[in-house]
Amino acid sequence: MEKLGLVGLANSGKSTLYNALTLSSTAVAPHPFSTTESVVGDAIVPDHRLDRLAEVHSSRKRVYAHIQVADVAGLVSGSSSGAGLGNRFLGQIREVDGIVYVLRAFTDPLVPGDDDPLSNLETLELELALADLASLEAIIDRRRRAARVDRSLQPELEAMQAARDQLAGGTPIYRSSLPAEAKELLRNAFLLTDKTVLAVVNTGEEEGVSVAESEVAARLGGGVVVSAPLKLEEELVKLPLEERGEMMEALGVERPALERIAEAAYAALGRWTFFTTGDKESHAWTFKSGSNAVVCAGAIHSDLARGFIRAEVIFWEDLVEIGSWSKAKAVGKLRLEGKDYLVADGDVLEIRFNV
Ligand SMILES: Nc1nc2c(ncn2[C@@H]2O[C@H](COP(=O)(O)OP(=O)(O)O)[C@@H](O)[C@H]2O)c(=O)[nH]1
Ligand SMILES: [Mg+2]
Repeated sequence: MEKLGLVGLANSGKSTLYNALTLSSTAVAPHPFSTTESVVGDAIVPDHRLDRLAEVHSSRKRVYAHIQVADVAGLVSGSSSGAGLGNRFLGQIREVDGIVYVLRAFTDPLVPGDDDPLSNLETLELELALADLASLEAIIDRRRRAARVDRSLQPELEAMQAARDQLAGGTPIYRSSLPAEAKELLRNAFLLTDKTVLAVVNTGEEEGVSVAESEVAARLGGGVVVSAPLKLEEELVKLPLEERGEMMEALGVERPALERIAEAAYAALGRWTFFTTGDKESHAWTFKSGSNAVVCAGAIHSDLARGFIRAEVIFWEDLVEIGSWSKAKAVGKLRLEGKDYLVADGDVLEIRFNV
């Protein structure tokens, strides 16, 4: 399962977002360092495609995809050199697949902290870049000695030196100008700023979509940015499901932040979703983009991959339009696909198998 780490300054709304994502009851405290260890939870990924499929088939159960979220302990300026919780939070970030920068844009005189999202981002990037610089210096030292003996290590050493120069200038690897080959050679260094990043701008209740969004996106080097009033989102998910839709409409929230964040994270991490559906259940399954039908069958159960015969496939929107799986079958709209079929994001599958 994919794991996202929420990274931000104190009081930017990390725990609020974590709660909104996981519906957990983790205490949200208004001062820094209240979260001393990262809290990890499971978040359901809302998916309107799954909802439509479940409605069409009156499925008794809906199984959404999940994503893991870590509420990483707060970062302060100087964390990379040991201030605040110092290196502890760096270890927590090292374990995640993707970093979600939580940037504060809401103003609240009762909640101390920097409320300029761009300056939030600059501080965070600098701390992570400095942390990477320190770990890379140590690796380069060892590699330099090894490369004297083994000349084949020279390209890796050079890539690391180029990366070090970028980091020393405060540039994170994800928006550095390093060529793809150099980035490939950096993999073994497990750098923090070599991870997938996206950003959530916590807009607060009053403002509309903030101009900060495009500036943040530019600064991230084209990364995905989602704006959301996180406290409101948290209050929304606490409502019973029946009331939520009404409330969202009243507040002008079109789609919950989590759906947009998960969508962005999945896209950035190269994860797609396929579905299985019927009256028993409608189920969302995530898979690595570019996987074939056998690999996807194996995500459901290893027997389905082992005894794979063929897949019946239809795109979710086509199925919803036709009205049901049986109708789609009757009118010949289900495609028969073999093992090598590359499954598309949004495909609905039924696997024929024999074991
Ligand atoms: N007014 C307002 N307050 C918020 C918003 N998001 C979070 N807060 C408040 O800011 C404080 C810090 O939030 P928290 O999620 O604990 O921040 P963290 O330190 O990043 O985990 C809490 O009192 C939250 O209720 C928001 O969008 N608007
Ligand atoms: Mg917190």
